[in-house]
Amino acid sequence: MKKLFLVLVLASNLLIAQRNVSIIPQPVSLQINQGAFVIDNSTAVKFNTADKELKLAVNFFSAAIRNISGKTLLLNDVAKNNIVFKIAKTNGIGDEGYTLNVSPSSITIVANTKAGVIYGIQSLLQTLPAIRTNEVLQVPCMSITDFPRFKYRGMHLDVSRHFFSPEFVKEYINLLASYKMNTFHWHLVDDQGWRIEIKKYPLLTSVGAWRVDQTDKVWASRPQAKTGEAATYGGYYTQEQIKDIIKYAAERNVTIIPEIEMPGHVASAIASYPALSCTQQQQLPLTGGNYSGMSSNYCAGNDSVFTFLENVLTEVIALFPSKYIHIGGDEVEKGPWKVCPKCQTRIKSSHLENEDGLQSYFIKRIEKFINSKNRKIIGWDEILEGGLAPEATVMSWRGEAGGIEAAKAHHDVIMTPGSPVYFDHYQAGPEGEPLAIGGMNTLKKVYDYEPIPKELNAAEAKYVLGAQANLWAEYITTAEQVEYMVLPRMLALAEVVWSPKENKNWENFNERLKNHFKAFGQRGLHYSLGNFTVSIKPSSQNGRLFVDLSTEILNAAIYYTTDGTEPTLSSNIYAIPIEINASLLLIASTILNGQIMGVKAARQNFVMHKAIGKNVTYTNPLSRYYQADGPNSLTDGVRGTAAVGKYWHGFNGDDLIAIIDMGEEKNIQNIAIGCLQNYNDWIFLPQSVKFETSNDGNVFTEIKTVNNPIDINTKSVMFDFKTDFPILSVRYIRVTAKNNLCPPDHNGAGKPAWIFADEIVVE
Ligand code: TNX
Repeated sequence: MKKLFLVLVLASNLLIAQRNVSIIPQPVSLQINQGAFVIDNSTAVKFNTADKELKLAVNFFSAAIRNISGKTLLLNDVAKNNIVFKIAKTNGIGDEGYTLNVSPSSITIVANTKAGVIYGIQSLLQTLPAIRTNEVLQVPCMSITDFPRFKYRGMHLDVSRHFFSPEFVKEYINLLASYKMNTFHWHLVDDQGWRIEIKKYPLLTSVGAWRVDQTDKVWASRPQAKTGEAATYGGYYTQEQIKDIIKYAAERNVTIIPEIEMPGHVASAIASYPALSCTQQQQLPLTGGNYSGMSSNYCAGNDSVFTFLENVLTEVIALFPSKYIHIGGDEVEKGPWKVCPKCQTRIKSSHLENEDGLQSYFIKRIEKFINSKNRKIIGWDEILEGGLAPEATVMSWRGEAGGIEAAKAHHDVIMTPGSPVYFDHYQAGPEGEPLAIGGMNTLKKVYDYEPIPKELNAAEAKYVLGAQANLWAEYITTAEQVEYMVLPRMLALAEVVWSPKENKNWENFNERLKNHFKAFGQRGLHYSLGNFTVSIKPSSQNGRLFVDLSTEILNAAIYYTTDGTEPTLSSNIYAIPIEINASLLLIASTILNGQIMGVKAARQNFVMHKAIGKNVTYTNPLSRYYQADGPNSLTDGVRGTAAVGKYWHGFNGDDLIAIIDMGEEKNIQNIAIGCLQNYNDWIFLPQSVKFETSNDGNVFTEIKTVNNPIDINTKSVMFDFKTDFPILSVRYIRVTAKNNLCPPDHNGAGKPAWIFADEIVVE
């Protein structure tokens, strides 16, 4: 009897252990033992109180315990159960590593630095309840040795496109700290808002931080402000608030890197001080993504611009202790420099090759100033164009190519490629998800990310300091939405940058994630269950169209319907790819343990026509960024929507020339191609579309050329170019859509536009 009781106690202790130890990121080594340490009224913290830094860390821990239990831990008392914090030379765990040992009578955290102690505390806190509770506080006995794989573990937040309060910024920092992310990249300056108080230039915030409120309108379609309209949307951080936030972050071992964007993306600074631009014309602060007629670059030929920036940077450097200052450098629209006499004079007098050289001159000149203050610059990968500044660290965002190039040139690199670490992109859906900028970065895609590209050898790989996720805020208007876009993807990234590669395990991560979802719920944090949304992927095989359904959830089944009803437990169970041979609406849900999971079922409409599933070949290459479902996207029965990039095939500058092989001669009597125009994204309807047919694939006969009937200045439209004809028997169809140039008055006036097409419908 006694034995059985003991077994039960042990089993239940083990259960506690399994339930509680779901640490993310997964530690380097973790051994769970039997028994638990109970935090109660006789528990004391023990540490060297003369160490001020350590004291801050312990205070952080004691405050957390007070929050969840109301208990005040005793201090260095001769208690029967102690929690000991020690900074002591420990080999093999580096600057941020720690050991954490829990036995029934003591908890001990040892590290080389305060940072390590903090991470030991974070792991410990993850084994305790997330909110105020009357539960007994039990920490399972265990032994952990842990340290990070990468030294740079970053999260970014764009506070320019939408403003987030100082309180929320702290919440965000706290959230990243609990997952051992150590860098907060604060994007303080961009076209749509200047967010940092600069004492010497008060207009930057009194003018540049405020705009006409159009939060109710989608970013890309916001009209520009008119003179006299009240600028009521915005905000900025005072230097006092910034100091407070820096201190808050430091207590959690988070370094803040401020980004003072230049030389482009600064329409807000120009609205405040028009003399900073090439045209020197007055302009109102931007309301969103409409840049027509606006300057957004500093003049690179004007020395007073550099004086201005040095003064700004002097204040920034005095505030932020970070070794790095981010100077932006991305997406400089160099057109205005081409027609600016001062910029052209600079190109000549400084013997620069062209405008790329001018950008490089700009960054190098600023780097010199920043280096003279003992700081280093980080810039987006465009700073490679025209020659990299000597000491610069590169943030690779347009894929990994910039990062690879920089590492090979022995420059430090931070990987932050759009796919998969842009957290402003969709994580599921898009059906059922809040409107996002486009793209699709699912939880699993983030989890599977490997920051060291295979193109780098071991020596070059050392230049990759780590990785970062970016949260651009064009489409993110509230704090709740920030949480939603970041949770749970940040947890996947945390494991990528902290845990040893060989310890990563997707299934086990999903298991651990359950406890974190529960904690988010308890803490009132918004998070996405998008991971549960079924992915619907068309694929063609031998001229027939099939749909593959998949879920990232372990042991889950997929149930689906094709009659427009919501899936239930008695719907079809997905087993093999479903053939599409009629127009239908497919709806699918993930089922786990007899329960429908997620917020909303995935759904996709398919339109049936004669070219469905047929092979398409292109004469000009498709942009690698807009591949939709792959080469046969134009015959997959999926029509696009204006807001979502993922349905469209994109061509930049080239004509779209597509040949469909119908497999055999078929009777047809009309052909149409669906195209998109999104003015602000440089996507225009083609000038014309030519339809041709052939029976041998060599000699084509034109049926008709349809000219674009829509006004080129239309902001957003989807249009089908179409032709009807008497029945023809044909095997091949060729569709040629002629690309446009961006119209006069457009930001890219005279430059090649994009063509976006979703489907060639043949009847
Ligand atoms: C590109 S990433 C930008 C940002 C946008 C973002 C939207 C980068 C350096 N520049 O200005 O907000 O795309 O995803």
